[in-house]
This record gives sequence, structure tokens and C-alpha cells, in this order.
Amino acid sequence: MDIVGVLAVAFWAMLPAYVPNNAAVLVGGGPPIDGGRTWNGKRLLGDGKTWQGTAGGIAAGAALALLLNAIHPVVSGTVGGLPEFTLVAAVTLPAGALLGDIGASFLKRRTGRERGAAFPGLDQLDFVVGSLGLTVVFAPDWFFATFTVPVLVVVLVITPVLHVGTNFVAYKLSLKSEPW
Ligand code: CTP
Ligand code: K
Ligand code: MG
Repeated sequence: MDIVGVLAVAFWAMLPAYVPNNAAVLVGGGPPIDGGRTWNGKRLLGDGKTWQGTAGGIAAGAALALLLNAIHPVVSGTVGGLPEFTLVAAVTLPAGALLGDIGASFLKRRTGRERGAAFPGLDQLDFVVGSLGLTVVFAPDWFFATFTVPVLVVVLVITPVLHVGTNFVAYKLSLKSEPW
């Protein structure tokens, strides 16, 4: 597969993992997941991780995966080799992305960072590690058929770039209070 094909597969396969964090920003609110609990004087996760944002983010990512499956027959006439999402992958990609983000908030609070503080590196890759990790565990066959080594390399390179870009746009549109 040429580089354009690899880029297309990487982007297509990761779309359901890219959307949840942005959807959570839009629909987040209400009770925090940690219920306000603290550990060593710091919040367990903080007010930035809510049930509503998490549920909405997973729903948005899974819905997008099903939408991509629906348009797959049309698109695959132009770009071959694009994966179809299994039902399990349609859930683990967005759920893993938010799990990674939640894990990152846990680490941020343990290292004394307040809600919204940047943690360079972790901020850009937490959700990739989470979504790929949860998917390889629950949908290994789909994972290895889709994420060949070149596709994985491209995912690890383009994801931080896309993440920085979309968050900057969301910040400029006043949807997000920090540009990361
Ligand atoms: N959000 C949510 N639930 C999630 C993830 C995000 O409700 N599981 C919403 C919150 O309103 C959050 C916003 O999306 O404030 C931005 O997400 P993020 O940048 O991940 O959270 P922060 O507020 O920056 O908090 P943290 O420092 O813990 O990352
Ligand atoms: K985050
Ligand atoms: Mg933030």
C-alpha cells in the first residue's frame, strides 16, 4: 500500500477515536465521575471528567464508526483498503480514547496539576494509547488486520499534529478554555 493509502487507513480507522474528546467538550457538564472525591488532598480526576461528557463522547464516536461503515461501500470505490468497524471496535475506539484521557487526568492530579493544566506529550497521546490499548484487548483480530506497522507509525505521527490543530481551533472558537 502506498503512503496515501496508509494515511487514509490511519485517519479513517482513528476517526471514532478522535471525535470523543471533542464531543465531550461540547456535551460535558453535570456531576464529575470522581464525585468530588480527593486523594492526598487532590481531586481523584477533577471537574473536567464528567459522566455526561464521557457517555456523549462514546456515543458520538460509536455513531461515527457506524456512519463510516454505512458510507464504506461508496468510499471504497475510490480509496481501497479502508477498514469496516466491528461493533466491538466501534465502542472500544471511543471508550478507550476517553479512558486514556481520564487516566491522564488522574496522573495530572497526582502530579499537582490543576484542571486544564497542560501535560505535554501526555495530552497528545493519552487517547491514542487508550483507544488502541482497549481495542487490541477486545478486538485483537480487527486490530491486527487494520493497524499494520506502517499504519501504526502514521497514527503516532499524525495524531499529535491533528490534536494540537483541532484543539487550537476549538480554543479560538471559544469552545475550549485552553489551546491544548
Ligand atoms: N469533558 C467531560 N468529560 C470527559 C472529558 C471531557 O465532560 N470525560 C469536558 C469537560 O467539560 C472538560 C472539557 O471537556 O472541561 C475539556 O476536556 P479536557 O481538556 O480533557 O479536560 P480539562 O477540563 O482540561 O481537565 P483535565 O485537566 O483533567 O484534563
Ligand atoms: K485532556
Ligand atoms: Mg484540557
